[in-house]
Amino acid sequence: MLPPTSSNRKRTAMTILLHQYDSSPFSEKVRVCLGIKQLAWAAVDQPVIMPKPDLLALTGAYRRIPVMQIGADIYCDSVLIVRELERRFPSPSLFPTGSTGLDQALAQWTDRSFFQAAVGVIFGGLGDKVDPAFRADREKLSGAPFNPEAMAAAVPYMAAQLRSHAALVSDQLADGRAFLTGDRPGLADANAFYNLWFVRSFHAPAADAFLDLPGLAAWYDRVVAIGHGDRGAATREDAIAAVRDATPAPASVDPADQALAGRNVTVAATDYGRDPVAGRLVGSSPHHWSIAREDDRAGSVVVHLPRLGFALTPAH
Ligand SMILES: N[C@@H](CCC(=O)N[C@@H](CS)C(=O)NCC(=O)O)C(=O)O
Repeated sequence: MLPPTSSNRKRTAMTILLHQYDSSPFSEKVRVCLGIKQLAWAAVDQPVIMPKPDLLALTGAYRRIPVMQIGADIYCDSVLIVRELERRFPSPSLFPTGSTGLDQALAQWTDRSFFQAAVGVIFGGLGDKVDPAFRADREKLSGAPFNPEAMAAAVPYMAAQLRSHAALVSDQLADGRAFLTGDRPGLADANAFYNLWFVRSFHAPAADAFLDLPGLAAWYDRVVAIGHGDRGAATREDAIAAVRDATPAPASVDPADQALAGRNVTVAATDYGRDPVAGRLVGSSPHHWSIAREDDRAGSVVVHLPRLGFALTPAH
C-alpha cells in the first residue's frame, strides 16, 4: 500500500496500467484524460494485430485497444476507462462545468461518425500501401472487406466530413474560450481532439485541412500541451503478474439486474471486435457489466465492459 499524499501523481504511482499502442486514437483519448488528471500510469504495449495472448489472458476474449488494468480489475473500452478514472480520481474533474451526462454522450459522436471520417481519410489515403497482414486482421475485426479502391475514391467525401466535424469544434470555441466547455480542459476536449490527432499523426491527405478554422489550431496546441500525465512503462509479463498479486475490487449487481446476479453470461461488442467475454456476472449499473473469470495465467480477474454498444447473453 502506498502512503497517502495529496498528489494524484504520487498516490497512483504505477498502479494504472494502460494496455495500448502509441498510434491508437482511442488510447490517445485516454492518454489526454490521464494528462488532465496528472496521473502516473504505465503503458503496456500490445500488438497492433492479433494474436494478443497476453491481453486475452486478462480480458478473456476482448481484443480491442485500449484496456485499463488496476490490480485485478480490467476495464474495456475508452468510454468505460475514462468513467472509471473519474470515479477513482475525481479531482481535477473531466467535467469541469458539471456537464457529466452530455460530455460523456459526446462519445456517441466522436467515436462513431467523426472517427469513421478520420479512418476513411487515413486508410483511403494509404490505398494499397496498407500492410497485407494489417489489412487481413482488420477485415476479420470488422467482418467487412478492405477495399483500397473504394476507400481511395471516398477520400474527398471523408475529408469534407472530417472538416465539417472539426467546424463544430470551431463553433464551440467562437466566444474565445480556451477549451470546449470553458476555461479548463475536460473529456469533451479529449474526445474532440483524438480524431484530429489521428489524421495528423498519420500525415493523412486532409491532415491540416481543418487547422484554418477559427480557433482550431490554438485549441489543438492547448490540448497537446496538457500532455499525458506521468507516463512510465511496464511489460506484458509484469501486467499479468500484477493481476496474480491482486484481488478484484468488491462489485455489486444493480437491483434491476438481480435475476442475472451470479449467472454465467457472455458480453460482446455489437459493432466490431465482437468476441464474447464469458464469466459470472458479479457487478452492473446502467453503464456497465462486470464479469468474473478465472485464467490459467492471470488467476481471478473481473472484466468490466460498457453497456452502451455491448450485448449481454445469459448462458444456458
Ligand atoms: N469503442 C472502443 C473502440 C476501440 C477501438 O476501435 N480501438 C482500435 C484501436 S484505436 C482497435 O482496437 N483496433 C483493433 C486492434 O487494435 O486490434 C473504445 O472506445 O475503446
